[in-house]
Amino acid sequence: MSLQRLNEVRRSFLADLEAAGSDAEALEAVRVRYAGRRSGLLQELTAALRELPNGEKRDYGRALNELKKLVDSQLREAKRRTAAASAAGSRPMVDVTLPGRRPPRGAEHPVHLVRRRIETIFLRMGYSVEDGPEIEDDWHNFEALNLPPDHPARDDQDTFYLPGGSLLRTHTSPVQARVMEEYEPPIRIVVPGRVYRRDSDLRHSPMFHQLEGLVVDEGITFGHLKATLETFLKELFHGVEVRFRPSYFPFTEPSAEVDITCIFCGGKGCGVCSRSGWIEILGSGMVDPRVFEKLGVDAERYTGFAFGLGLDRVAMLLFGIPDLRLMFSGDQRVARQFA
Ligand code: 2NM
Repeated sequence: MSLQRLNEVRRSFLADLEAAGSDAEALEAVRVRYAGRRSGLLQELTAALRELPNGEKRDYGRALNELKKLVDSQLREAKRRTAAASAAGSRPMVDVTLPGRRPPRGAEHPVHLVRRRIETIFLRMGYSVEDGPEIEDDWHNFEALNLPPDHPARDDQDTFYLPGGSLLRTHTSPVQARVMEEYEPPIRIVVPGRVYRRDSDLRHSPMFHQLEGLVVDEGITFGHLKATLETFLKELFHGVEVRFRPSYFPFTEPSAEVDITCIFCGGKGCGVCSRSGWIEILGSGMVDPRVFEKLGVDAERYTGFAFGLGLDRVAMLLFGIPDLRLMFSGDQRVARQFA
C-alpha cells in the first residue's frame, strides 16, 4: 500500500511537472505541492515511514530517497530551463516585416565626374595618372619651373605660405617636376589635383582643381602638342572647333592658349563667351629647356610639351552650373543632379 502510494506520487509529480512546462509560477506551485517544507507530499511520505511495520521500512526508505532525489533534480532542471527561456524572451523582438532602413547615398561631385572623363581619354592615349603632395617646397612649386624669385606669381598675395618655408602648391606642376627628377623619358602623364591660391571672390575659390599633362620624349614637337590637345578637346566637348593663340608661361616656350567654340551658342556669340564665340579652355606650351636642365633631363636629347586646365571651370561649362559657390557648397542636391 505505501510503496504504491510512493509510485502514485512519482507519477503525478512527473505529470504536474510536464504540465507546468517552463511557466515559472506553475513550477513554483509544483515545488510547494511536492517539496514544500511544511505540507509537501514528500514531507507527508516521510512522516508515513514511522508508521510502517519494521519489515517494510528498508524498501520504502530506499524508494522514498530515490523519489526525493528525482523531485530535487527535476525541479532544478526545470528551473534552469525557465531561466534560459525568460532570458531569451527579454531580448528585443525583430519585426522582420518592417521595411528596411534606406542608408543615405552620396553622389559623385561634378568635378570628380569631369576628372574621370578626362583621365579616361588620356589613359586611352597611353598616359598614366600621377599625383603628389599638396604641401610643397619652393623648389618644386617655383624654382625648378623657371619662376624666378621676383616673378609676380610668387607674390605673397597669390601663395599660401606655411611656417618653415613650405607652401600650398599653387598648381599641380610640382608633381611633373618630381616625375622629371625621378624618371627617365619617355614620360606621358596627367596630374589631377587640388591647388591653392590666395584669391577669393565670386569667380575664384582659394582651393580649386587642376589637371595638367606632360609629355617628354625624343622628337616631340609643337605638332604633337597641337594634335593631342585638339583630339582631347573634341572628345571632351563634342563638335567644337579648336584654336591656338600665342601666349606666355614662365615654364614653356613657345606657349599657347587654347580656345574652343562656345558650347552654348555654337560660336555665334552669347553671354557665356562674351559675344566672342570662343571660350578659353587651357594653357600649354613646349617645356622650356631651362626647366629640363634644372630637373636633370637631357635638354639636348629630349623635348616635350605640357598643358593645364581648371577642372572646376570645365565642370561648370559641361554641366551648365552658373555659380562657383554651388561647386563648393557640399550640398548633395547639387551633386545628385549630375549622377
Ligand atoms: C599650364 C600651361 C603651360 C606646365 C608646364 C609643366 C612643366 F612641369 F612641365 F614645366 N607642367 N605644366 C604647364 C604649361 C601648365 O597650365 C595652364
